Amino acid sequence: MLHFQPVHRASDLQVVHFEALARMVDDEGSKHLIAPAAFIAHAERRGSVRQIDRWVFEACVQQLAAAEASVNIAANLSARSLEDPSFTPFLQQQLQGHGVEPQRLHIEVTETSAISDPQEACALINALRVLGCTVHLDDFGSGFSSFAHLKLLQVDTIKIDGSFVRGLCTDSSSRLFVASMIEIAHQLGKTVIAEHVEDAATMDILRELEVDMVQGFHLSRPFEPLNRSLQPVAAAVLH
Ligand code: G
Ligand code: MN
Repeated sequence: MLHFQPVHRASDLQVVHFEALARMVDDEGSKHLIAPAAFIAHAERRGSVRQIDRWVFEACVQQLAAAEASVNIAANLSARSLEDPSFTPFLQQQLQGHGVEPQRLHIEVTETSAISDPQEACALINALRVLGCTVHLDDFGSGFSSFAHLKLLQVDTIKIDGSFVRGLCTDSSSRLFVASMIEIAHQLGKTVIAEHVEDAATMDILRELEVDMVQGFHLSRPFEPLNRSLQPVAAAVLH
């Protein structure tokens, strides 16, 4: 199933879009949900992760079709689909079939998955942008030579890895890294999201460093959509 977590504009905390987060339901009767970290690597080994990706993206397009036109959703694409040239035509067909503007769908690609085959990743990222989708570079800073990847991959947005954001208040090197990431991304004309914002003090530092968007437990937790339009739920989460 999908949960959705709001991503807010840093200046006024307005919801800009929602990130779709996959959860696996344990049908052995327990109410326990299994997080992607616990099943995606396994699905990759079993060769079923492309099917999961397609299910996630189809569900997101359906949510977009049912929601107001101002609602945008970001969904995560795994490394295996980044190597799949038929993913873009699949997505185009889904968007057209449901009458959804491609601009409302954002695609998150992690830095480490994009770098296992950079040429293929570049080709898919470019094809998705030609289609009209926005592409985010997720977990930015977690790989080696992140800035080199930023030069290579034509993404619209970087998402600073939560490990740097969680250390912002206590660790001066995290602050230095985050400041540099924001500065360079802005110089390159890219938007910056900070994930895993867990308290007000971190939020203050991020505002000072002029981050564009924020996501994390301090602002809103992932939620299960209660109705087919995400908009009223977002308002409820914010207040
Ligand atoms: O790094 P990535 O964006 O893939 O992490 C997504 C996961 O992190 C989601 O499963 C979500 O539940 C969780 N998450 C969302 N907000 C926060 C937060 O503020 N802190 C932490 N530790 N985890 C978060
Ligand atoms: Mn993500």
